[in-house]
Amino acid sequence: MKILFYFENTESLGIEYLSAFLKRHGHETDLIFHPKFGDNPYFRMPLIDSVIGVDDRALIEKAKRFNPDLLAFSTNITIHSSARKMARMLKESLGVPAVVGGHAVEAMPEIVAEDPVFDYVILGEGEDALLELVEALEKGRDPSDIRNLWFRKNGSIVKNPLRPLVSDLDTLPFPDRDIFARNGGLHGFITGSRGCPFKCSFCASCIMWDSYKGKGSWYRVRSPEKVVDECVVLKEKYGFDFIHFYDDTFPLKMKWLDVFCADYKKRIGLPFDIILQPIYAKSQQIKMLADAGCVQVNIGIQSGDARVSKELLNRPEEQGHIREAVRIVKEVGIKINSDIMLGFPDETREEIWNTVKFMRELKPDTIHTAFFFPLPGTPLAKYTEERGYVKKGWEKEISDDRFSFNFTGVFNHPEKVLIRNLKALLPLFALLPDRAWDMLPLLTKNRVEPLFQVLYMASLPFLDPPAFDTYWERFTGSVFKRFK
Ligand code: B12
Ligand code: SF4
Repeated sequence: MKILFYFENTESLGIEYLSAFLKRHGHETDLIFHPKFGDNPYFRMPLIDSVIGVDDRALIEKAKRFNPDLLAFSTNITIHSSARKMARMLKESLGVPAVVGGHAVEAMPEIVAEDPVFDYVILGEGEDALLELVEALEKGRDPSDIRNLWFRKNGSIVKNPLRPLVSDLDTLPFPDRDIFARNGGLHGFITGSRGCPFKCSFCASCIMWDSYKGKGSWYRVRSPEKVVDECVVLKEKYGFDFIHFYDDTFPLKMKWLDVFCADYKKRIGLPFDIILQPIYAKSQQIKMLADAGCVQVNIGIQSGDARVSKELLNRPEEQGHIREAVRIVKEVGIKINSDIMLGFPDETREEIWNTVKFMRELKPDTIHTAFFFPLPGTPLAKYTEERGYVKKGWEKEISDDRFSFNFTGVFNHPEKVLIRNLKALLPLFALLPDRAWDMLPLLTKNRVEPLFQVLYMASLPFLDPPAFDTYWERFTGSVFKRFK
Protein backbone atom coordinates (compact mmCIF):
# COMPACT_ATOMS: atom_id res chain seq x y z
CA MET A 1 0.00 0.00 0.00
CA LYS A 2 1.14 3.61 -0.59
CA ILE A 3 1.10 5.90 2.47
CA LEU A 4 1.70 9.63 2.14
CA PHE A 5 2.73 11.54 5.29
CA TYR A 6 2.41 15.28 5.80
CA PHE A 7 4.58 17.38 8.08
CA GLU A 8 5.73 20.97 8.33
CA ASN A 9 8.44 23.13 9.70
CA THR A 10 11.03 20.58 10.79
CA GLU A 11 12.04 16.93 10.88
CA SER A 12 9.78 14.45 12.69
CA LEU A 13 11.37 11.38 14.18
CA GLY A 14 7.84 10.07 14.75
CA ILE A 15 7.12 10.00 11.01
CA GLU A 16 10.57 8.56 10.28
CA TYR A 17 9.98 5.68 12.71
CA LEU A 18 6.52 5.00 11.28
CA SER A 19 7.77 5.13 7.70
CA ALA A 20 10.66 2.75 8.45
CA PHE A 21 8.26 0.32 10.13
CA LEU A 22 5.83 0.37 7.18
CA LYS A 23 8.67 -0.09 4.69
CA ARG A 24 10.00 -3.04 6.69
CA HIS A 25 6.62 -4.67 6.08
CA GLY A 26 6.66 -4.03 2.34
CA HIS A 27 4.70 -0.76 2.06
CA GLU A 28 5.69 2.34 0.11
CA THR A 29 5.87 5.77 1.78
CA ASP A 30 6.48 9.38 0.87
CA LEU A 31 6.13 12.79 2.46
CA ILE A 32 4.65 16.18 1.70
CA PHE A 33 6.83 18.62 3.63
CA HIS A 34 5.92 22.28 4.08
CA PRO A 35 8.94 24.22 5.43
CA LYS A 36 6.75 27.05 6.82
CA PHE A 37 9.75 29.29 6.54
CA GLY A 38 7.57 32.30 7.26
CA ASP A 39 6.28 30.89 10.56
CA ASN A 40 9.00 30.32 13.12
CA PRO A 41 9.96 31.30 16.66
CA TYR A 42 11.36 34.61 15.44
CA PHE A 43 8.78 36.07 13.08
CA ARG A 44 5.55 35.32 11.21
CA MET A 45 5.41 36.18 7.50
CA PRO A 46 3.56 33.36 5.71
CA LEU A 47 3.89 35.24 2.41
CA ILE A 48 7.58 34.30 2.27
CA ASP A 49 6.64 30.68 1.59
CA SER A 50 4.56 31.62 -1.44
CA VAL A 51 7.33 33.87 -2.74
CA ILE A 52 9.83 31.02 -2.64
CA GLY A 53 7.35 28.78 -4.41
CA VAL A 54 6.09 26.53 -1.62
CA ASP A 55 2.36 26.82 -2.00
CA ASP A 56 -0.54 24.47 -1.40
CA ARG A 57 -1.12 23.90 -5.13
CA ALA A 58 2.45 22.70 -5.68
CA LEU A 59 2.18 20.35 -2.71
CA ILE A 60 -1.13 18.90 -3.92
CA GLU A 61 0.34 18.28 -7.39
CA LYS A 62 3.21 16.44 -5.76
CA ALA A 63 0.77 14.34 -3.72
CA LYS A 64 -1.16 13.44 -6.88
CA ARG A 65 2.00 12.18 -8.53
CA PHE A 66 2.60 9.77 -5.62
CA ASN A 67 -1.04 8.65 -5.84
CA PRO A 68 -1.37 7.35 -2.23
CA ASP A 69 -3.94 4.94 -0.79
CA LEU A 70 -3.79 6.55 2.65
CA LEU A 71 -2.86 10.00 3.98
CA ALA A 72 -1.10 10.13 7.35
CA PHE A 73 -0.78 13.23 9.52
CA SER A 74 1.37 13.70 12.59
CA THR A 75 0.32 16.68 14.65
CA ASN A 76 1.16 18.57 17.78
CA ILE A 77 -0.94 21.41 19.03
CA THR A 78 0.93 24.14 17.17
CA ILE A 79 0.62 22.56 13.76
CA HIS A 80 -2.75 20.89 14.25
CA SER A 81 -4.89 23.52 12.57
CA SER A 82 -2.70 23.77 9.48
CA ALA A 83 -2.45 19.95 9.27
CA ARG A 84 -6.28 19.89 9.27
CA LYS A 85 -6.34 22.41 6.45
CA MET A 86 -3.90 20.33 4.44
CA ALA A 87 -5.85 17.13 5.21
CA ARG A 88 -9.05 18.72 3.88
CA MET A 89 -7.38 19.83 0.65
CA LEU A 90 -5.54 16.56 0.03
CA LYS A 91 -8.63 14.48 0.73
CA GLU A 92 -10.68 16.57 -1.68
CA SER A 93 -8.07 16.22 -4.44
CA LEU A 94 -7.16 12.56 -3.91
CA GLY A 95 -10.32 11.03 -2.47
CA VAL A 96 -8.45 8.74 -0.04
CA PRO A 97 -8.89 8.38 3.74
CA ALA A 98 -6.73 10.15 6.32
CA VAL A 99 -5.28 8.89 9.59
CA VAL A 100 -3.87 11.14 12.29
CA GLY A 101 -1.58 10.55 15.28
CA GLY A 102 0.90 12.42 17.45
CA HIS A 103 0.79 14.79 20.41
CA ALA A 104 -2.32 16.76 19.49
CA VAL A 105 -4.20 13.48 19.51
CA GLU A 106 -2.93 12.57 22.99
CA ALA A 107 -3.84 16.05 24.20
CA MET A 108 -7.40 16.19 22.89
CA PRO A 109 -8.47 12.77 21.57
CA GLU A 110 -12.24 13.42 21.64
CA ILE A 111 -11.99 16.66 19.66
CA VAL A 112 -9.79 15.06 17.01
CA ALA A 113 -11.90 11.89 16.81
CA GLU A 114 -15.07 13.93 16.23
CA ASP A 115 -13.40 15.90 13.45
CA PRO A 116 -14.75 14.74 10.04
CA VAL A 117 -11.45 15.73 8.37
CA PHE A 118 -9.79 12.62 9.80
CA ASP A 119 -11.17 9.13 9.22
CA TYR A 120 -8.94 7.32 11.71
CA VAL A 121 -7.19 8.44 14.88
CA ILE A 122 -4.29 6.47 16.38
CA LEU A 123 -3.35 7.18 19.98
CA GLY A 124 0.02 6.58 21.61
CA GLU A 125 2.96 4.80 20.04
CA GLY A 126 1.95 4.28 16.44
CA GLU A 127 4.13 1.67 14.72
CA ASP A 128 2.07 -1.51 15.21
CA ALA A 129 -1.33 0.17 15.12
CA LEU A 130 -0.63 2.00 11.86
CA LEU A 131 0.68 -1.17 10.24
CA GLU A 132 -2.45 -3.06 11.30
CA LEU A 133 -4.68 -0.30 9.94
CA VAL A 134 -2.82 -0.26 6.62
CA GLU A 135 -3.16 -4.03 6.34
CA ALA A 136 -6.86 -3.95 7.25
CA LEU A 137 -7.54 -1.29 4.60
CA GLU A 138 -5.52 -3.19 2.03
CA LYS A 139 -7.44 -6.39 2.64
CA GLY A 140 -10.79 -4.64 3.05
CA ARG A 141 -10.98 -5.99 6.62
CA ASP A 142 -12.96 -4.32 9.43
CA PRO A 143 -10.48 -2.34 11.59
CA SER A 144 -12.77 -2.43 14.66
CA ASP A 145 -10.44 -4.49 16.81
CA ILE A 146 -7.19 -2.58 16.24
CA ARG A 147 -5.80 -1.46 19.60
CA ASN A 148 -4.90 2.28 19.83
CA LEU A 149 -7.39 3.07 17.02
CA TRP A 150 -10.39 5.38 17.43
CA PHE A 151 -12.84 6.00 14.62
CA ARG A 152 -16.43 7.03 13.97
CA LYS A 153 -18.95 4.26 13.32
CA ASN A 154 -22.75 4.68 13.08
CA GLY A 155 -22.66 8.13 14.65
CA SER A 156 -20.50 7.25 17.65
CA ILE A 157 -16.79 6.90 18.30
CA VAL A 158 -15.24 3.46 18.62
CA LYS A 159 -12.48 3.84 21.24
CA ASN A 160 -10.17 0.84 21.29
CA PRO A 161 -7.82 0.40 24.27
CA LEU A 162 -4.08 1.02 24.04
CA ARG A 163 -1.73 -1.90 23.46
CA PRO A 164 1.38 -2.22 25.68
CA LEU A 165 4.32 0.02 24.83
CA VAL A 166 7.21 -1.31 22.74
CA SER A 167 9.35 -2.70 25.58
CA ASP A 168 12.57 -3.20 23.59
CA LEU A 169 13.22 -0.13 21.43
CA ASP A 170 16.11 -1.95 19.75
CA THR A 171 13.59 -4.09 17.87
CA LEU A 172 12.44 -1.04 15.87
CA PRO A 173 14.13 -0.23 12.57
CA PHE A 174 16.22 2.95 12.39
CA PRO A 175 14.15 6.01 11.45
CA ASP A 176 13.64 6.44 7.69
CA ARG A 177 15.50 9.73 7.22
CA ASP A 178 15.38 9.41 3.42
CA ILE A 179 11.78 10.58 3.55
CA PHE A 180 12.90 14.00 4.90
CA ALA A 181 16.21 14.00 2.99
CA ARG A 182 14.21 13.83 -0.28
CA ASN A 183 11.64 16.43 0.67
CA GLY A 184 13.42 18.87 2.99
CA GLY A 185 13.60 19.32 6.75
CA LEU A 186 16.37 16.88 7.70
CA HIS A 187 18.45 18.17 10.64
CA GLY A 188 20.11 15.15 12.24
CA PHE A 189 17.87 14.56 15.26
CA ILE A 190 18.21 11.33 17.19
CA THR A 191 16.99 9.95 20.51
CA GLY A 192 18.58 7.32 22.73
CA SER A 193 15.36 6.84 24.69
CA ARG A 194 11.61 7.36 24.59
CA GLY A 195 9.67 9.17 27.28
CA CYS A 196 10.83 10.76 30.51
CA PRO A 197 10.88 9.47 34.09
CA PHE A 198 9.21 12.65 35.40
CA LYS A 199 5.75 14.22 35.30
CA CYS A 200 6.03 18.00 35.16
CA SER A 201 2.54 19.45 35.29
CA PHE A 202 2.77 21.31 31.94
CA CYS A 203 4.34 18.50 29.91
CA ALA A 204 3.01 15.80 27.61
CA SER A 205 4.92 13.26 29.71
CA CYS A 206 2.12 13.48 32.32
CA ILE A 207 -0.49 12.45 29.77
CA MET A 208 1.59 9.52 28.58
CA TRP A 209 2.31 8.13 32.07
CA ASP A 210 -1.42 8.28 32.85
CA SER A 211 -2.66 6.79 29.57
CA TYR A 212 -0.14 3.96 29.68
CA LYS A 213 -0.64 2.99 33.32
CA GLY A 214 -0.24 -0.81 33.50
CA LYS A 215 1.01 -1.03 29.89
CA GLY A 216 4.76 -0.76 30.46
CA SER A 217 7.13 2.03 31.42
CA TRP A 218 6.77 5.23 29.38
CA TYR A 219 10.49 5.83 29.92
CA ARG A 220 12.63 3.38 27.95
CA VAL A 221 16.27 3.51 26.88
CA ARG A 222 17.84 2.02 23.76
CA SER A 223 21.10 0.11 23.92
CA PRO A 224 24.08 2.49 23.58
CA GLU A 225 25.61 0.42 20.77
CA LYS A 226 22.45 0.76 18.65
CA VAL A 227 22.35 4.49 19.25
CA VAL A 228 25.93 4.82 18.04
CA ASP A 229 25.13 2.56 15.04
CA GLU A 230 22.44 5.08 14.12
CA CYS A 231 24.89 7.97 14.53
CA VAL A 232 27.12 6.21 11.98
CA VAL A 233 24.24 6.46 9.51
CA LEU A 234 23.81 10.17 10.27
CA LYS A 235 27.50 10.76 9.75
CA GLU A 236 28.25 8.54 6.79
CA LYS A 237 25.03 8.39 4.81
CA TYR A 238 23.76 11.92 5.41
CA GLY A 239 27.05 13.71 6.01
CA PHE A 240 26.09 15.46 9.27
CA ASP A 241 28.90 17.17 11.15
CA PHE A 242 26.86 17.83 14.31
CA ILE A 243 24.38 15.56 16.09
CA HIS A 244 21.35 16.73 18.09
CA PHE A 245 20.21 14.34 20.81
CA TYR A 246 16.58 15.18 21.46
CA ASP A 247 15.76 12.75 24.27
CA ASP A 248 13.40 14.38 26.76
CA THR A 249 16.29 13.84 29.09
CA PHE A 250 19.54 12.29 27.91
CA PRO A 251 20.34 8.90 29.56
CA LEU A 252 23.04 9.40 32.19
CA LYS A 253 23.14 6.04 34.00
CA MET A 254 26.83 5.25 34.47
CA LYS A 255 26.79 1.81 32.82
CA TRP A 256 24.98 3.15 29.73
CA LEU A 257 27.09 6.27 29.46
CA ASP A 258 30.34 4.38 29.79
CA VAL A 259 29.59 2.26 26.73
CA PHE A 260 28.01 5.13 24.80
CA CYS A 261 30.86 7.60 25.32
CA ALA A 262 33.64 5.16 24.47
CA ASP A 263 31.83 3.89 21.38
CA TYR A 264 30.74 7.36 20.21
CA LYS A 265 34.25 8.76 20.56
CA LYS A 266 35.74 5.87 18.62
CA ARG A 267 33.20 5.61 15.81
CA ILE A 268 31.68 9.09 15.50
CA GLY A 269 33.78 11.83 17.08
CA LEU A 270 31.40 14.60 16.03
CA PRO A 271 30.30 17.42 18.33
CA PHE A 272 26.83 16.97 19.80
CA ASP A 273 24.29 18.54 22.12
CA ILE A 274 21.86 16.97 24.59
CA ILE A 275 18.91 17.82 26.83
CA LEU A 276 20.14 17.60 30.42
CA GLN A 277 18.00 17.05 33.49
CA PRO A 278 19.98 18.82 36.27
CA ILE A 279 19.08 16.18 38.85
CA TYR A 280 21.25 13.68 36.96
CA ALA A 281 24.23 15.95 36.38
CA LYS A 282 27.15 14.50 38.29
CA SER A 283 30.73 15.58 37.71
CA GLN A 284 31.96 12.23 36.43
CA GLN A 285 29.18 11.88 33.85
CA ILE A 286 29.57 15.42 32.56
CA LYS A 287 33.33 14.96 32.16
CA MET A 288 32.68 11.79 30.15
CA LEU A 289 30.21 13.63 27.94
CA ALA A 290 32.67 16.46 27.32
CA ASP A 291 35.36 13.97 26.44
CA ALA A 292 33.04 12.23 23.97
CA GLY A 293 32.33 15.52 22.15
CA CYS A 294 29.35 17.12 23.90
CA VAL A 295 29.63 20.85 23.31
CA GLN A 296 26.25 22.07 24.55
CA VAL A 297 23.62 21.06 27.06
CA ASN A 298 20.06 22.36 26.96
CA ILE A 299 18.54 22.65 30.40
CA GLY A 300 14.81 23.16 30.85
CA ILE A 301 14.83 25.41 33.91
CA GLN A 302 11.40 26.93 33.13
CA SER A 303 11.14 29.06 36.27
CA GLY A 304 13.66 30.53 38.68
CA ASP A 305 11.09 30.83 41.42
CA ALA A 306 10.98 28.01 43.95
CA ARG A 307 7.19 28.12 44.48
CA VAL A 308 6.37 28.17 40.76
CA SER A 309 8.87 25.43 40.03
CA LYS A 310 7.70 23.06 42.78
CA GLU A 311 4.02 23.83 43.40
CA LEU A 312 2.86 24.86 39.98
CA LEU A 313 5.18 22.98 37.60
CA ASN A 314 5.94 19.89 39.69
CA ARG A 315 9.57 20.05 38.57
CA PRO A 316 11.67 17.22 40.02
CA GLU A 317 14.79 19.31 40.70
CA GLU A 318 15.55 21.90 43.39
CA GLN A 319 17.34 25.16 42.59
CA GLY A 320 20.42 23.66 44.26
CA HIS A 321 20.52 20.90 41.64
CA ILE A 322 20.44 23.49 38.87
CA ARG A 323 23.21 25.59 40.44
CA GLU A 324 25.40 22.52 40.88
CA ALA A 325 24.69 21.24 37.34
CA VAL A 326 25.56 24.62 35.83
CA ARG A 327 28.78 24.78 37.85
CA ILE A 328 29.88 21.28 36.77
CA VAL A 329 28.99 21.85 33.12
CA LYS A 330 30.81 25.19 32.97
CA GLU A 331 33.87 23.65 34.61
CA VAL A 332 34.40 21.32 31.66
CA GLY A 333 33.75 24.04 29.07
CA ILE A 334 30.41 22.78 27.74
CA LYS A 335 28.03 25.57 26.69
CA ILE A 336 24.69 25.95 28.39
CA ASN A 337 21.40 26.87 26.79
CA SER A 338 18.64 27.51 29.28
CA ASP A 339 14.97 27.16 28.43
CA ILE A 340 12.58 29.27 30.45
CA MET A 341 8.86 29.99 30.25
CA LEU A 342 7.11 33.18 31.27
CA GLY A 343 3.50 33.85 32.19
CA PHE A 344 2.25 30.87 34.19
CA PRO A 345 -1.22 31.19 35.70
CA ASP A 346 -1.04 33.13 38.99
CA GLU A 347 2.68 33.81 38.49
CA THR A 348 3.28 37.12 40.22
CA ARG A 349 5.47 39.99 39.10
CA GLU A 350 7.95 39.11 41.83
CA GLU A 351 8.06 35.47 40.74
CA ILE A 352 8.73 36.51 37.15
CA TRP A 353 11.61 38.70 38.34
CA ASN A 354 12.94 35.76 40.35
CA THR A 355 13.38 33.91 37.06
CA VAL A 356 15.30 36.89 35.68
CA LYS A 357 17.48 37.02 38.80
CA PHE A 358 18.16 33.30 38.55
CA MET A 359 19.26 33.67 34.92
CA ARG A 360 21.55 36.53 35.90
CA GLU A 361 23.08 34.41 38.63
CA LEU A 362 23.54 31.29 36.45
CA LYS A 363 24.75 33.15 33.34
CA PRO A 364 23.96 30.50 30.72
CA ASP A 365 25.52 31.09 27.31
CA THR A 366 22.11 31.40 25.67
CA ILE A 367 18.58 31.78 26.99
CA HIS A 368 15.61 30.50 25.07
CA THR A 369 12.38 32.12 26.21
CA ALA A 370 8.81 30.99 25.57
CA PHE A 371 5.37 32.09 26.70
CA PHE A 372 3.69 29.52 28.88
CA PHE A 373 1.02 27.84 26.80
CA PRO A 374 -1.30 25.28 28.40
CA LEU A 375 -1.10 21.87 26.73
CA PRO A 376 -4.59 20.35 26.80
CA GLY A 377 -4.80 17.23 28.93
CA THR A 378 -2.07 18.30 31.37
CA PRO A 379 -2.71 19.17 35.04
CA LEU A 380 -1.48 22.72 34.50
CA ALA A 381 -3.94 23.23 31.63
CA LYS A 382 -6.72 22.11 33.97
CA TYR A 383 -5.51 24.56 36.61
CA THR A 384 -5.31 27.34 34.01
CA GLU A 385 -8.94 26.69 33.13
CA GLU A 386 -10.11 26.37 36.76
CA ARG A 387 -8.49 29.70 37.62
CA GLY A 388 -10.44 31.31 34.78
CA TYR A 389 -7.46 32.24 32.56
CA VAL A 390 -9.06 30.46 29.61
CA LYS A 391 -12.72 29.93 28.91
CA LYS A 392 -14.27 26.46 28.89
CA GLY A 393 -13.89 24.70 25.55
CA TRP A 394 -10.76 26.70 24.66
CA GLU A 395 -9.02 23.55 23.37
CA LYS A 396 -11.34 23.59 20.39
CA GLU A 397 -9.71 26.84 19.24
CA ILE A 398 -6.53 24.89 18.62
CA SER A 399 -8.23 22.95 15.83
CA ASP A 400 -10.22 25.88 14.49
CA ASP A 401 -7.70 28.62 14.53
CA ARG A 402 -4.15 29.31 13.55
CA PHE A 403 -2.25 30.55 16.53
CA SER A 404 1.34 30.27 17.52
CA PHE A 405 2.97 29.31 20.79
CA ASN A 406 5.56 31.92 20.11
CA PHE A 407 3.41 34.93 19.41
CA THR A 408 0.16 34.69 21.30
CA GLY A 409 -0.73 33.65 24.78
CA VAL A 410 -4.28 32.33 24.83
CA PHE A 411 -4.96 33.95 28.11
CA ASN A 412 -4.68 37.43 29.41
CA HIS A 413 -1.94 37.46 32.00
CA PRO A 414 -2.00 40.57 34.19
CA GLU A 415 1.76 40.98 33.61
CA LYS A 416 1.52 40.68 29.83
CA VAL A 417 3.70 43.72 29.01
CA LEU A 418 6.49 42.58 31.31
CA ILE A 419 6.29 39.02 29.94
CA ARG A 420 6.43 40.10 26.31
CA ASN A 421 9.34 42.43 26.96
CA LEU A 422 11.33 39.84 28.87
CA LYS A 423 10.67 37.21 26.22
CA ALA A 424 12.39 39.44 23.66
CA LEU A 425 15.04 40.92 25.95
CA LEU A 426 16.45 37.98 27.90
CA PRO A 427 17.98 36.12 24.92
CA LEU A 428 19.85 39.33 24.06
CA PHE A 429 20.85 40.07 27.62
CA ALA A 430 22.39 36.60 27.90
CA LEU A 431 25.12 38.01 25.64
CA LEU A 432 25.67 41.24 27.54
CA PRO A 433 27.92 41.87 30.54
CA ASP A 434 26.41 41.49 33.99
CA ARG A 435 26.09 45.24 34.62
CA ALA A 436 23.79 45.66 31.64
CA TRP A 437 21.16 43.61 33.50
CA ASP A 438 20.65 46.59 35.83
CA MET A 439 18.82 48.26 32.91
CA LEU A 440 16.16 45.56 32.68
CA PRO A 441 13.65 47.07 35.17
CA LEU A 442 13.75 50.37 33.28
CA LEU A 443 13.59 48.78 29.83
CA THR A 444 10.60 46.64 30.67
CA LYS A 445 8.38 49.47 31.90
CA ASN A 446 6.90 50.20 28.47
CA ARG A 447 6.33 47.95 25.50
CA VAL A 448 9.73 47.62 23.81
CA GLU A 449 9.29 44.07 22.62
CA PRO A 450 8.85 44.70 18.83
CA LEU A 451 12.12 46.67 18.68
CA PHE A 452 14.02 44.01 20.58
CA GLN A 453 12.47 41.23 18.54
CA VAL A 454 14.06 42.80 15.44
CA LEU A 455 17.40 43.17 17.23
CA TYR A 456 17.11 39.58 18.36
CA MET A 457 16.52 38.37 14.81
CA ALA A 458 19.49 40.35 13.53
CA SER A 459 21.76 38.84 16.16
CA LEU A 460 20.39 35.32 15.84
CA PRO A 461 23.47 33.88 14.06
CA PHE A 462 25.59 34.90 17.09
CA LEU A 463 22.98 34.27 19.76
CA ASP A 464 21.74 30.89 18.83
CA PRO A 465 23.84 29.36 16.02
CA PRO A 466 22.09 25.93 15.97
CA ALA A 467 18.65 27.57 15.65
CA PHE A 468 19.95 29.88 12.97
CA ASP A 469 21.56 27.00 11.04
CA THR A 470 18.32 25.04 11.13
CA TYR A 471 16.43 28.05 9.90
CA TRP A 472 18.94 28.86 7.20
CA GLU A 473 19.05 25.24 5.97
CA ARG A 474 15.27 25.32 5.68
CA PHE A 475 15.32 28.55 3.73
CA THR A 476 18.10 27.59 1.34
CA GLY A 477 16.51 24.15 0.91
CA SER A 478 13.23 25.76 -0.13
CA VAL A 479 14.82 28.25 -2.50
CA PHE A 480 16.91 25.53 -4.08
CA LYS A 481 13.84 23.36 -4.71
CA ARG A 482 11.99 26.37 -6.17
CA PHE A 483 14.68 27.27 -8.73
CA LYS A 484 15.90 23.78 -9.54
C1 B12 B 1 12.49 16.34 19.53
C2 B12 B 1 11.36 17.30 19.85
C3 B12 B 1 11.28 18.45 19.10
C4 B12 B 1 12.25 18.74 17.96
C5 B12 B 1 11.77 17.96 16.72
C6 B12 B 1 10.27 18.10 16.49
C7 B12 B 1 9.54 16.96 15.85
N1 B12 B 1 8.49 17.36 15.24
O1 B12 B 1 9.90 15.81 15.90
C8 B12 B 1 12.12 20.30 17.85
C9 B12 B 1 13.15 20.94 18.73
C10 B12 B 1 12.28 20.88 16.45
C11 B12 B 1 10.74 20.50 18.46
C12 B12 B 1 9.96 21.60 18.17
C13 B12 B 1 8.72 21.76 18.73
N2 B12 B 1 8.15 21.04 19.73
CO1 B12 B 1 8.86 19.45 20.40
N3 B12 B 1 9.45 17.80 21.16
C14 B12 B 1 10.41 17.01 20.86
C15 B12 B 1 10.41 15.80 21.82
C16 B12 B 1 11.40 16.08 22.96
C17 B12 B 1 10.71 14.44 21.20
C18 B12 B 1 9.87 14.14 19.95
C19 B12 B 1 10.31 12.84 19.35
O2 B12 B 1 11.10 12.80 18.45
N4 B12 B 1 9.83 11.75 19.90
C20 B12 B 1 10.15 10.43 19.41
C21 B12 B 1 9.12 9.98 18.35
C22 B12 B 1 9.42 8.58 17.93
O3 B12 B 1 7.86 10.05 18.97
P1 B12 B 1 6.63 10.87 18.41
O4 B12 B 1 7.06 11.99 17.55
O5 B12 B 1 5.78 11.17 19.55
O6 B12 B 1 5.89 9.80 17.47
C23 B12 B 1 5.27 8.62 17.95
C24 B12 B 1 3.81 8.79 18.41
O7 B12 B 1 3.47 10.07 18.83
C25 B12 B 1 2.99 8.34 17.24
N5 B12 B 1 2.71 9.26 16.14
C26 B12 B 1 3.23 10.46 15.88
N6 B12 B 1 2.74 10.94 14.72
C27 B12 B 1 1.91 10.03 14.21
C28 B12 B 1 1.17 10.00 13.03
C29 B12 B 1 0.39 8.88 12.75
C30 B12 B 1 -0.38 8.85 11.49
C31 B12 B 1 0.35 7.81 13.66
C32 B12 B 1 -0.46 6.63 13.36
C33 B12 B 1 1.07 7.84 14.85
C34 B12 B 1 1.86 8.94 15.11
O8 B12 B 1 3.79 7.29 16.71
C35 B12 B 1 5.17 7.70 16.74
C36 B12 B 1 6.06 6.51 16.84
O9 B12 B 1 5.74 5.71 17.93
C37 B12 B 1 8.93 15.84 22.31
C38 B12 B 1 8.67 15.19 23.64
C39 B12 B 1 8.34 13.72 23.47
N7 B12 B 1 8.65 12.95 24.42
O10 B12 B 1 7.80 13.26 22.48
C40 B12 B 1 8.60 17.34 22.25
C41 B12 B 1 7.18 17.74 21.94
C42 B12 B 1 6.62 16.85 20.86
N8 B12 B 1 7.30 19.12 21.39
C43 B12 B 1 6.37 19.88 21.74
C44 B12 B 1 6.26 21.21 21.29
C45 B12 B 1 5.23 22.06 21.97
C46 B12 B 1 7.10 21.70 20.28
C47 B12 B 1 7.00 23.08 19.60
C48 B12 B 1 5.61 23.53 19.30
C49 B12 B 1 7.78 24.05 20.49
C50 B12 B 1 7.76 25.50 19.99
N9 B12 B 1 7.28 26.37 20.84
O11 B12 B 1 8.17 25.81 18.90
C51 B12 B 1 7.81 22.86 18.30
C52 B12 B 1 6.92 22.34 17.14
C53 B12 B 1 7.70 22.05 15.86
C54 B12 B 1 7.00 21.07 14.94
N10 B12 B 1 6.70 21.48 13.72
O12 B12 B 1 6.74 19.92 15.31
C55 B12 B 1 5.39 19.21 22.67
C56 B12 B 1 4.07 18.90 21.94
C57 B12 B 1 2.91 19.08 22.87
C58 B12 B 1 1.59 18.82 22.21
N11 B12 B 1 0.69 18.25 22.98
O13 B12 B 1 1.35 19.14 21.10
C59 B12 B 1 6.18 17.95 23.16
C60 B12 B 1 5.35 16.73 23.45
C61 B12 B 1 6.98 18.35 24.43
C62 B12 B 1 6.11 18.85 25.58
N12 B12 B 1 6.28 20.08 25.96
O14 B12 B 1 5.30 18.23 26.16
N13 B12 B 1 10.40 19.50 19.25
S1 SF4 C 1 11.68 16.77 32.86
FE1 SF4 C 1 11.16 17.70 30.85
S2 SF4 C 1 10.37 16.02 29.57
FE2 SF4 C 1 10.42 15.29 31.70
S3 SF4 C 1 8.35 15.63 32.46
FE3 SF4 C 1 9.58 17.46 33.00
S4 SF4 C 1 9.32 18.87 31.27
FE4 SF4 C 1 8.59 16.86 30.60
